[in-house]
Amino acid sequence: MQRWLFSTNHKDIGTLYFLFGAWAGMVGTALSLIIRVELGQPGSFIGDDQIYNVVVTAHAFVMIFFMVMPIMIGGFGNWLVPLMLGAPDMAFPRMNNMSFWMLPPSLTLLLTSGMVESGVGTGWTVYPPLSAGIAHSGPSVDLGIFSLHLAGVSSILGAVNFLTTVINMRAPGMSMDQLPLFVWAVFITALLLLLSLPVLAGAITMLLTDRNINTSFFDPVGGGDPILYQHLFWFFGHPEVYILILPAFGMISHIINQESGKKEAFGTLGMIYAMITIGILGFVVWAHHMFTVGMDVDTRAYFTSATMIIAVPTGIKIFSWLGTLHGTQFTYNSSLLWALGFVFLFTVGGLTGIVLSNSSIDIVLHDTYYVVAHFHYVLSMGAVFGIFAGVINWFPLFTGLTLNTSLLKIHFFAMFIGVNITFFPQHFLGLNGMPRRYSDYPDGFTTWNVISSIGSTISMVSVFFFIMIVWEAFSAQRPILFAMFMPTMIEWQHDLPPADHSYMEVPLISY
Ligand code: HAS
Ligand code: CU
Repeated sequence: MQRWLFSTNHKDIGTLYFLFGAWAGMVGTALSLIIRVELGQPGSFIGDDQIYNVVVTAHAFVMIFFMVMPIMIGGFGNWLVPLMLGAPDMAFPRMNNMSFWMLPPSLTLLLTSGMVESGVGTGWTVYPPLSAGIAHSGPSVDLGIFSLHLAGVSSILGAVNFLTTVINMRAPGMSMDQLPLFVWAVFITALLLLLSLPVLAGAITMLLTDRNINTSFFDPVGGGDPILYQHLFWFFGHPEVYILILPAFGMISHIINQESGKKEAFGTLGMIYAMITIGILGFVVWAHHMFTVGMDVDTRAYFTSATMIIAVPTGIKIFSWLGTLHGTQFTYNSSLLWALGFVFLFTVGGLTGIVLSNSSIDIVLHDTYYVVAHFHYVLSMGAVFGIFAGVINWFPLFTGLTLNTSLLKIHFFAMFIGVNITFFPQHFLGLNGMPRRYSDYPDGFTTWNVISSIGSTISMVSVFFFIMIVWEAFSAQRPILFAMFMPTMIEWQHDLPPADHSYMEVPLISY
């Protein structure tokens, strides 16, 4: 046990990240259900708006920093990148273990911040003056800042490790344009982490000193400016959203390529350039999160146009995935179902992003549920669908066992219905003006909120169902090779006619 916890092996560390991410995912899901219970009917359930805001804030932090990032970069990145490079391990194996072990204390600090004084009720953006001493006195926000510091150090060290591994440890003769798309995705993600996280660290450290040692970076009384915080935060925050989705892009590319049966994905080089372009453009569009601060018209025009241009490389990716599948005879196994679900729903979320990038429209929609619907389509149905696709596709590689394919399909459809019922109505709520981060609403918003809460219950049941599917796989212990022949052997032993075994098909993994 101790050897495993302090292992320097990339697969062991990947597994640690998976277990941590799964646990955090359950915490984050529980928090989201508290939100949906509060909003399941008009009036107050919790009875305290600060606590409601603390739950919303913790939900976002837990999902972003302790679920999606650890699973995608820590879990899949550690497991797959060295294998796909033909490398024996990551470049800095002991630092790799240290990156992981900064996360449990970081999560502990975050959860502790909710248990002392009145908690962090600022939203994940932690804008001053709400996050300053005037509205959040006491240690909660300071603990939240320390939590982010620690998670940030963990990610920066991880990023250095991935960059070094990809640059120095490729198999002999493997040039950069021969790198598998998932490796490219993680490589670009690591670059974005390395360039954006120090800016967040600077912003929250300035906030920390504003709060504790009387600096006034963000306080007009001392000549500071709260808008400066927003610029610094979003200079990190927008690249961060591509950090959350790029590894999923990589996994979806592999799965779609594998299921198409084609030797190479359509437009592989174009996919690489598209991801690089998304990474670069991601750094020059940040102020689309701040159109309402009172920007001049030229600045608004620039940030609107720059943001819209990201639809081009993203469209290249969407159409290349479709091009890869075009003309092939695929079977709808669960890996492909999740990948197709990803392509469709991520596109829906991307298109509402383009709507929001119009500054004049965003003046109306900013801080409404329309934004909440947008980012849950790209996250709960983009990033999370990518994670499910990856877990299901590579489960045999990670464990040597097979999942029950029929149950997986039931799970996919239950989850697909659940998340769409939860988040599609939020577009309507937003267009009707319902603001985000409020614990209550006028009666006119009741119907869509009730439907949304019902959807979240369906998703919760689906997640329980998936946990049961994983438990079933471990308890049944169907070894991967044996499983393929088992039905045939049983028929042979019992003299039965051969049946359709396609449901037992195991994806072929090739590197
Ligand atoms: Fe976003 C807010 C715009 C992608 C996540 N986004 C958020 C927030 C999060 C988030 C978490 O401009 C809230 C943050 C907060 O707490 O306040 N987003 C975009 C745009 C894209 C985009 C243009 N977002 C993402 C991804 C995320 C993510 C990926 C995480 C995984 N987002 C915004 C804006 C806001 C925003 C505003 C601020 C709103 C506010 O007021 O606060 C693009 O990257 C999406 C590109 C993808 C597509 C789909 C596929 C492309 C095809 C090509 C053809 C399409 C064309 C477009 C040519 C576009 C198929 C035609 C247009 C039509 C409408 C038909
Ligand atoms: Cu953005």
